[in-house]
Amino acid sequence: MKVLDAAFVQGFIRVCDDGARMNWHERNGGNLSYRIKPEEVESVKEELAFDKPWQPIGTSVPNLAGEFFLVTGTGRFFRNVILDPAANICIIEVDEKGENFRICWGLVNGGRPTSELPSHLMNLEVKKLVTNGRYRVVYHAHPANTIALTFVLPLEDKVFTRELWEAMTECPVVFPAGVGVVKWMVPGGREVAVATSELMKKYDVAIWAHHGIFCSGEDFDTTFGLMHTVEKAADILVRVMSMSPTKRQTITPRNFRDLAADFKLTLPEEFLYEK
Ligand code: 2HA
Ligand code: ZN
Repeated sequence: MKVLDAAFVQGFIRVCDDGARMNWHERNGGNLSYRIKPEEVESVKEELAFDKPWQPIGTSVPNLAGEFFLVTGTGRFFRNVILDPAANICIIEVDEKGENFRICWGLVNGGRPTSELPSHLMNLEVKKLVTNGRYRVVYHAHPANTIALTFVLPLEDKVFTRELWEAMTECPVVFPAGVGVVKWMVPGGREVAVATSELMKKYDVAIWAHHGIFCSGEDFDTTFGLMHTVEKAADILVRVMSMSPTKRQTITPRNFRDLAADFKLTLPEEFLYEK
């Protein structure tokens, strides 16, 4: 099969296009990665080339050794992915040590995988381990309302989780583990990758202060839906805070406990504190 005919590639392209239309990807902002299933790699093998040089990842991901990933290219614009996927995204293979990668398909006009490759691979590795291989997608975007909140809320997991949960009833159902927050850090490097992947052991969402969101999920729909839900809640919260310095009424800890019982959710008590 041709790479571009594969369902996982079409799903990846759709996320890029939907994200661009959501206004989450100004210029070259954001990046996306997918840990390809062995049978999917097999299905497109006719188009994969193994003659490109190995290059350092910049970190070590031994639990991803020998796996293949579909990732966006650095400097590439999400809005262009649908127009010319082969020029803007690539398939990479990780070596047997989990320290180097090589490009096997795509980026036909040259280039490298996303500048956030260390964060993507470290997050994919953590998620592979903690979900028994279920999670395959890591998505990074720059949604305005969530970024705006990082200027006014304390950069604490327990504050962001509780405020986002209160903003919309579906939130604790969609992200029952809560969200983590990373203080401002230089993007693109190993340090921010380590901090983010540490949070990904516990959460599916990591908010980067004054920068954006990393989130992870099992497939493209749930991962895009998670980004969408967090940003929608942030949008509501920004509107509420713009209208009034205080909330007249809200969803209470008691309400959350009732919801958890009915929806059979485990909502960590650390987020159900009295204010
Ligand atoms: O421009 O979003 O974090 C790509 C990025 C870097
Ligand atoms: Zn970014």
